[in-house]
Amino acid sequence: MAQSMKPERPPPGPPDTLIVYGVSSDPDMPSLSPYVLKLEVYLKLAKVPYVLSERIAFSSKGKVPWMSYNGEEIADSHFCIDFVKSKFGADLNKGLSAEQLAVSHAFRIMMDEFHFWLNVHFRLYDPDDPIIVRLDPTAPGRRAFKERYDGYMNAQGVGRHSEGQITRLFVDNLKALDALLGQKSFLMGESPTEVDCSVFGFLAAIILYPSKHFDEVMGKDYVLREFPKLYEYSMRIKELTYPNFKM
Ligand SMILES: N[C@@H](CCC(=O)N[C@@H](CS)C(=O)NCC(=O)O)C(=O)O
Repeated sequence: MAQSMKPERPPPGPPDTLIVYGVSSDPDMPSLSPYVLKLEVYLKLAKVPYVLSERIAFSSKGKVPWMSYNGEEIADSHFCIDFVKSKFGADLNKGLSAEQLAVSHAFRIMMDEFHFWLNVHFRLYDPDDPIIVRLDPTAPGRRAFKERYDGYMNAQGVGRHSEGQITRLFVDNLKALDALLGQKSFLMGESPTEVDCSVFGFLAAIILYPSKHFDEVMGKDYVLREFPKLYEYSMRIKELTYPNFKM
């Protein structure tokens, strides 16, 4: 994650092999990055084989995830998913109505483009949080990363809210997800679709890897206590995609 870890461009992989670049190389461990997790969950649910690179490398856009396939580089989780849909016909949204597609689109954007920033508040509050230390063991790297994200959060606007306001917005998003889920197994029905991949990326961040600060503010096992249906839903996706991961 830290700039100090930015290596040179990795060499192209073997032919016809989809290589995913993320923030770790353990295929049995859900990624600490919500966007990498979103992409890997999509690939796993759509049964598209891929190799998780052992190299930490950022895309031409300076971010993870990204993928390479036969020398082509595809950056950003959304465009990666577009690529696997068109290249391998792996479309988890097949069969959804126009209205379901519109709702999925809105909820995906809510998570990817808004909830992310609320999540960053809790994730990077303490740059020495054990989860952040796992991502970057060097203290100066972690400080620089937090400073950069503080700047992004200020520009985005979430960084100008009080913690109480951020918490309120965070909980409102979870309430909306809970209401959309209702009694269904997945957000759009009885099978997982694309929006579930984004949502799981962010719920995993607070169920599997809550920061110390998140637990202090919200209390331990927050999702399990306050949103049991969202918790069970997350466990359903975890079992389908990371059955070997022990919490
Ligand atoms: N829109 C991008 C967002 C990716 C993103 O923000 N990734 C973060 C990790 S969670 C990152 O690479 N940050 C590095 C940085 O900003 O320096 C996507 O969907 O892939």
